[in-house]
Amino acid sequence: MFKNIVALVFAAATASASLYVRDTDSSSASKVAQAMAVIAGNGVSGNFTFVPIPGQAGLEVGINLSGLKQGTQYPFHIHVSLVPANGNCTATGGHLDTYGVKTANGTYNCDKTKPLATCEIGDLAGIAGNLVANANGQATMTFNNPVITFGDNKTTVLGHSIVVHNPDNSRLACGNIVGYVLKDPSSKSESESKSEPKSKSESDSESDTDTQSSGASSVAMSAALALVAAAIAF
Ligand SMILES: [Cu+2]
Repeated sequence: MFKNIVALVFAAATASASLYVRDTDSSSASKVAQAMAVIAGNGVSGNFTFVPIPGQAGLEVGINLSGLKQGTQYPFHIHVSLVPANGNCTATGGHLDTYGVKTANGTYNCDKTKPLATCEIGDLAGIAGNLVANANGQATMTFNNPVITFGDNKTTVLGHSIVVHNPDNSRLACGNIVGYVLKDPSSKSESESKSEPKSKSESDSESDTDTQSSGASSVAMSAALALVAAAIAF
């Protein structure tokens, strides 16, 4: 299931005017243009997206989940370790806290106006508030997190996972944060060798690629997310 979703996201991203490929080279983290975590567990599904904020530090976080209970508060964080192939959210370790804020301050009290000093890097809900689902069991949220990045060793979201918790802090659902890079049309053969096989129609669409357009990038990501949602609903 997870593999199918990833394949769909990949197909959607590459079929759109602006092409993204999954970043398979950890040394190219600074080139990552966006990231996504596909979330699964206990009937909950959806995704977290991470995109740069023009002219500002940090990343914009987008959340779209379904399968939740109406009115329940769900905390969510970046956890240190990746989710293993068996999907066990408990294996992801603790919250990402590269500055040791939790232990340094004795009593943990995340103040979103001083995120670096008072919040664990991974405490996304500490800055944004908990997720709350509507009557359909869906929760959506978009917020700017001023401290997370794609490139800095201490603040990067890459190589880590997302865990959504129940109100009692038990682990409900999780997924790995995967970086995507803009495909460089001038190095077609190289990037194709790193990526998954593509259908003929996707290859054909490359002639009208415009990687300069951020608008097109958003469209590509939206298309990818729509397909993910469709796949999950299906
Ligand atoms: Cu957590």
